[in-house]
Amino acid sequence: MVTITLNGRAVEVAEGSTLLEAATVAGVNIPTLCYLKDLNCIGSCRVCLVDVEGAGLVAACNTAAAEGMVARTDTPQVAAARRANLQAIMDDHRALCATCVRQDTCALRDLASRFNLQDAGEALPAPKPWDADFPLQRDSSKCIKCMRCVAICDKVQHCGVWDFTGTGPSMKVIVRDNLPIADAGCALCGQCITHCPTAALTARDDVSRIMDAILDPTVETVVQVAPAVRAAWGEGVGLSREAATPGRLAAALHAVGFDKVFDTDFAADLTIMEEGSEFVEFLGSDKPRPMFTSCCPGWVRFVKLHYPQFTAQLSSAKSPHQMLGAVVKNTLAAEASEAGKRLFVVSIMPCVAKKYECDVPQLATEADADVDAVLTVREFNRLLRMVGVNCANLTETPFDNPLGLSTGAATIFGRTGGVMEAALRSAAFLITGENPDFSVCDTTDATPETPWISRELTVGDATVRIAVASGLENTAKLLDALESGEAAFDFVEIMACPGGCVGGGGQPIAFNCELASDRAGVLNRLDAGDTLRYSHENPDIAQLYADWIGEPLSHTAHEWLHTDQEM
Ligand code: HC1
Ligand code: SF4
Repeated sequence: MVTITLNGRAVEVAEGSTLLEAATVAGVNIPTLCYLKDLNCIGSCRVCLVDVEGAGLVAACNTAAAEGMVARTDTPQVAAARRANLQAIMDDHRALCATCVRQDTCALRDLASRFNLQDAGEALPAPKPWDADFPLQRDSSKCIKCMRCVAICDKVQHCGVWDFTGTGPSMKVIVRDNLPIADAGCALCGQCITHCPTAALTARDDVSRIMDAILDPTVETVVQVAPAVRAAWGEGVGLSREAATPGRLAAALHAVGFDKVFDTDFAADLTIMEEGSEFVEFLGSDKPRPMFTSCCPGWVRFVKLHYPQFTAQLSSAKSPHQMLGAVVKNTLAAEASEAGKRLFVVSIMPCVAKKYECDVPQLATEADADVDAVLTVREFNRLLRMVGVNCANLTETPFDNPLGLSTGAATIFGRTGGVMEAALRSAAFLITGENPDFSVCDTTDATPETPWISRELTVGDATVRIAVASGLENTAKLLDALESGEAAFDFVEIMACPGGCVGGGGQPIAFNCELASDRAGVLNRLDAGDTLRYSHENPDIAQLYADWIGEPLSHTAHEWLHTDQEM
């Protein structure tokens, strides 16, 4: 341990701690823009300056706390130096705050206000051209060169999309090798967006398309919400976790004008029936191990771009929201058409890659594209604010039927390990005819911190080796271990975003705060409190099979619910 004096008080911290970490221990706030714990401690924004006796002004994020050091964060000189550095950043930032999608969550705007800055670089030149159709958007004129995107994409997500050229004031962040973004190996996880302090990186905005559909009298709008949305949507509209219930979410979706409000959770139960049955068949086959889950489009894009040798081992099941879209388009179109309308399916997702997934041509049936448009939770929050929905005053309503009832197994899809746990609950039933104990399948120890978790389970006469990973750097480590033979599994769940969809790149942004585990807690509580906790016990799923699909893996199931992942 070392002891320093910070603002006149003795603070004891572990050896190797930075001054920023020492300040956190002492409860002293030091502003930061570029800092990301353990990932980006480069002192480039110079907003975290502190005054160290004998050394002068130093960046707190990359200066070690040494025994006997005396430092101050609270002098007018420190404030003036931080302010001057912020002004230099602001002068080079095209500050179009009035129309900026990050106006409420911009770390630069927040500090500009705190440090009483009154001039900004509105008159700077427009940004470099960008592919307007790509789900990840970049405005180079708002980039403050903090390098957070470079660190996250490289060290956490293994994609290395971002790079930089030049030094000092002429330094610029660029797409690696100046490639067009569509060719740069981006998995579309959106993690660079949620870790960007400004609006230099955003998701493509599709709100106007959705408003047009809602206002068109010849269109019947059908909306669905992903499992992880119910854990986070309230953050963007000022609702506590207790107030932001699934019932209030369904009411909010009706309030913005959607005609039918369904739940992706219903289709997560359907996915378990299909993928669970596929896995039981797979266990009895001599196909190469493991089978991988396929519901996360960031992971599917990543494996196709970076580890194509594993593509054939993806489950053929479409992701739940695509399945729900296919069921809607194939079962409700005739009724809509009799009323002179066509169906338009919108998915509200915690994810940026779903915007790409819904446009993949093979994710469609003869009826139509499964899903017409995807909104992130941030866009949904903007839609709620635009329509003026008073979310706190909404009366809770159930999702519409018949595609609105779901089980706790479906709800935990939204956190790392949840798809595996839900699949095991039902695969065990399919093999033994009995429901397993929940503790047998428990995966709540899967976290973004561990590269992967694994188990060996006995199901009937079979031994099943499973693994779960989230975050693409963790995923790369697992794939490398599988390739070298260092690890061997039968069934593997991968989620591209750290912590799973609860930490998704389309979730509300909270600067310097990782909320995935808090949100996972919400999903775990909803699962524990649900009267239905096994996908195969969802009565509306049984009815859907009886009325339309026959049985899992039937011809219709293949037509509607599966795809050829190698296309
Ligand atoms: Fe996910 Fe999924 S869980 S991919 O993480 O399989 O986005 O929530 O909707 O489709 O159900 C995301 C979440 C989501 C699908 C489901
Ligand atoms: Fe990298 Fe993900 Fe951002 Fe793409 S979306 S550039 S993979 S962090």
